[in-house]
Order: sequence, then C-alpha cells, then structure tokens
Amino acid sequence: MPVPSIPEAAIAALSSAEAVAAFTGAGISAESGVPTFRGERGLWRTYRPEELATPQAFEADPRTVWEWYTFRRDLMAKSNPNPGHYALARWERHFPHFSLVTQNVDGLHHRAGSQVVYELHGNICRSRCHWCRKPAGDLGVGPDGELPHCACGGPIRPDVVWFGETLPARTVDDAWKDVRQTDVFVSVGTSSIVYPAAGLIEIARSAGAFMIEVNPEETELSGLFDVCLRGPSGIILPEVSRRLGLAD
Ligand code: BV8
Ligand code: ZN
Repeated sequence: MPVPSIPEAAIAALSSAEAVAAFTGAGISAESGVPTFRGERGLWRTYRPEELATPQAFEADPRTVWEWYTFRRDLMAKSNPNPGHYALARWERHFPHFSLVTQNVDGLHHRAGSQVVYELHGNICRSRCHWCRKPAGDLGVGPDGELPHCACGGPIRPDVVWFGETLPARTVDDAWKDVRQTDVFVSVGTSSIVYPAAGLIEIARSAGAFMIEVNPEETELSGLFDVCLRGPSGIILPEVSRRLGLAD
C-alpha cells in the first residue's frame, strides 16, 4: 500500500509540540487481526452491543456474555501489537509530555511497550467481582464450564466498562486533564461514536490543540480536525515517526 502523504502542517505541529496526546480506538488494533466494533467484519455484526456489553445482559445471561469475552480473550491472546502501537510507544519516549488515552480493552499498547496507558474502558484480560469490584486476576469460565464467583458470593466478570456503566474516575480525571493541556491531539482508529470518550475530541479542539485524525474513513467528528490522514494507522504512524526523524 503506498504511504499516504503527510501534510507539512502536521509534521510542523508535532515537531514543535511540548505535549502530545494520542487517543485510540479499535481501528489501531485492526492490523493486529482484532476485529473492530462497527466495521464491515466488526465484532458487533455477530452480536448487538445491547445484547452483550451491558450489566443487564450479564445479569440476565452471564454464560453467553462470558462466551463472547472468552472468544475475544482467545483472539487477543493470538494477536500482537502492530507498527502503529509501536510508533506510539516510541512517541512516549520522544515527546517531553506524552499521553496515551485508549478506548481499547485488548492490552496491545502495553504489550508494544507503552508505559502509561489510560484505559478508559478497562482491560479484557483482567476480571473483577460484579458486586464488590474486588480484582480477580484473569479468572474466566472454569474447565468444566463453571462460572467464576467471588468470596462475597458475587459473580466474577471481565474488568471492562459496559454501556450504562461509568468510566474509572481517576483515569478520567488524569486523561481529561492531559487533553486540556495538549499542544497536539492525535485521534487514531475511532469512529468517534462512544461517549464520554469521544467528548475528548471536542475538549482538545476547544483547548486549542492542533488536531490530527488517523483513519481510513471519515468519522462523525472529522470536521473538528485540522488534518485528516486517510489510511491505516499501521502505515501512517510509522511514516509520521520517520518524518519526525525518529528511528525505530
Ligand atoms: C456512560 C468495553 C455514564 C466493553 C466499550 C444509555 C444509557 C447509558 C449510557 C448511554 C445510553 N445511550 C448512550 C449512552 C452513552 C454510551 C454510548 O456512548 N453509546 C454509543 C453507542 C452511542 N456510553 C456509555 O454507556 C458509557 N458510559 O455513559 O456512563 C452513565 C452511566 C449510567 C447511566 C447513564 C450514563 C460507557 C461506554 C463504554 C462502553 N464499552 N468497550 C467491550 O469492549 O466489550 S465501548 C467499545 O466502543 C470499545 O471500547 C471501542 O473501543 C469503543 C469505541 O468504538 P471504536 O473504538 O471507535 O471502534 P469502531 O469499530 O466503532 O471504529 C473503528 C474505527 O477504526 C473506524 O472508524 C474505522 O474506520 C477505523 N479503522 C479501521 N481500520 C483501521 C482504522 N483506523 C486506523 N487504522 C486502521 N487499520
Ligand atoms: Zn465480591
């Protein structure tokens, strides 16, 4: 695939930036083989979000919800970070202040070497009690199919944020504070549909950041960006690194 051209304005903004914030969605993991949520071969095509990624769905049918998460955990265990993840891990070491805010639950940013990752929607590899929130390692469905339970009697679930659930307060505070102060905001691989996460785009814009979107397609909020880099992040982000003189 030919490397799309990167406008000089984007390189100039990043070259002079003290603080850069990257905001990622499922699209950055697409080239790792992790299906996106809403795309052509998206995860939701097989299931509807209301059916599975909600506390009501879990309370009504924990086995089906666990089957979906076990399927996704197995998928993610077989997936590896791609050049897009590695580029952002490199940016963390390069920029004086760098923040990585992700909607993804696949843990691929950590596996690519990013040290500080704000996981707004949790992490699918971790589990916790649905009642007392006690962490439960990476517990899942037992070998003979028994569903895991906490000592308090509560059902154990994946440690992700479901629709209708609030995001982790401390992570939100830290991420929102960084985005308010960033010089450049780079949104990568998100359809900008899910809130409050997508609200970060408007926050960065109104804080005066230079706005860059990396996505092969237009999104609901593309109009808020100064530069839209239309292509796969696994190609575009390493090209931006090259233009910034960041050897791999
Ligand atoms: C909340 C974890 C306050 C689980 C996820 C009714 C009641 C309550 C709330 C709501 C409600 N109605 C609406 C809401 C708000 C709701 C919401 O936003 N709904 C949407 C659907 C409209 N939000 C919430 O519920 C949030 N909580 O509001 O709490 C509250 C509390 C109580 C009562 C009232 C309010 C919680 C939202 C978190 C949900 N959890 N994930 C799990 O993973 O199983 S969301 C899920 O969507 C993932 O985290 C995912 O990351 C996220 C966003 O999707 P994207 O990442 O953007 O992925 P998508 O597939 O959409 O797009 C991929 C993009 O990549 C595309 O643009 C594509 O073009 C691009 N792409 C493809 N290939 C590439 C690429 N880009 C670059 N390179 C490539 N190669
Ligand atoms: Zn418990």
